[in-house]
Amino acid sequence: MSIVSISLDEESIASLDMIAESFKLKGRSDAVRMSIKSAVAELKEMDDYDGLVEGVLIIVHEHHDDAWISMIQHRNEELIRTQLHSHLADRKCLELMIVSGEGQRIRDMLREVHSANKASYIKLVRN
Ligand code: NI
Repeated sequence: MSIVSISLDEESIASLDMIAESFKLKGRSDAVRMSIKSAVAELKEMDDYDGLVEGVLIIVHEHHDDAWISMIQHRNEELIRTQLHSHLADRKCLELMIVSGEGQRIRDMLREVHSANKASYIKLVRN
């Protein structure tokens, strides 16, 4: 096993400790390993998008005054049948989108959402 050095902000460290505690892991290294496995599983799921993909895309973020999600939605308007923006507690925003389109296009849009690194929750519930 290799030892690597990474930079994390306070919120990420708190999240890592929460993951370790909630899943009764031995420490932060196990929490990082588990998080990587989870991300890899998500990537594999995205690789399975083939043909027509339909579903509900759920995104939670804290960037109400930032047009990032709106720009992604406009760039991908042909994939979004309908959308809803709603406000949650703690100034969080919930985006719900009914999406329908070719798997690769849906995957590209999801990658765009992930790479913006502004959402605290991203989930596509498929048909
Ligand atoms: Ni909002």
